[in-house]
Amino acid sequence: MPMAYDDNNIFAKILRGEIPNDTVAENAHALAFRDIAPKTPVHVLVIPKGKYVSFDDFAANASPEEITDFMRLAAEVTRAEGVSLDQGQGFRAITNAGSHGVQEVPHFHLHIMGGRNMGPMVT
Ligand code: IU
Repeated sequence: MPMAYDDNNIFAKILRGEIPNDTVAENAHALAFRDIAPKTPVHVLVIPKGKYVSFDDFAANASPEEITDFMRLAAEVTRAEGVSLDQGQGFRAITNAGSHGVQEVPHFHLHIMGGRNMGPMVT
């Protein structure tokens, strides 16, 4: 069962063009844009264009085409930002889900973060 999706979340408004964004890359099923409050020199969010609340919702319910486009766009971002392993020094890709994950925006997004050593994983 798909999870209940809130059409008023901020990323839904970005996808509808109601709020501007700093786009890094885009394809048929996914959009990548700069985080409005970057925590690292590279901080880009990759989101599906479909209505998915979180990683588990997307992974369970998105079509193969949506999943492929999402993953390929994430890879494109690492190259565009110069952090991919074939050209840079790497990155961290994380997603927060639900209350324990401290997810703020209820539209699935992957944080691509890098440009400096990220340090150990924190709890
Ligand atoms: P989280 O994984 O849901 O906790 O992260 C939400 C991110 O969305 C966070 O890093 C915010 O800075 C970012 N963000 C944004 O890029 N643009 C916005 O208008 C809002 C949040 I609100």
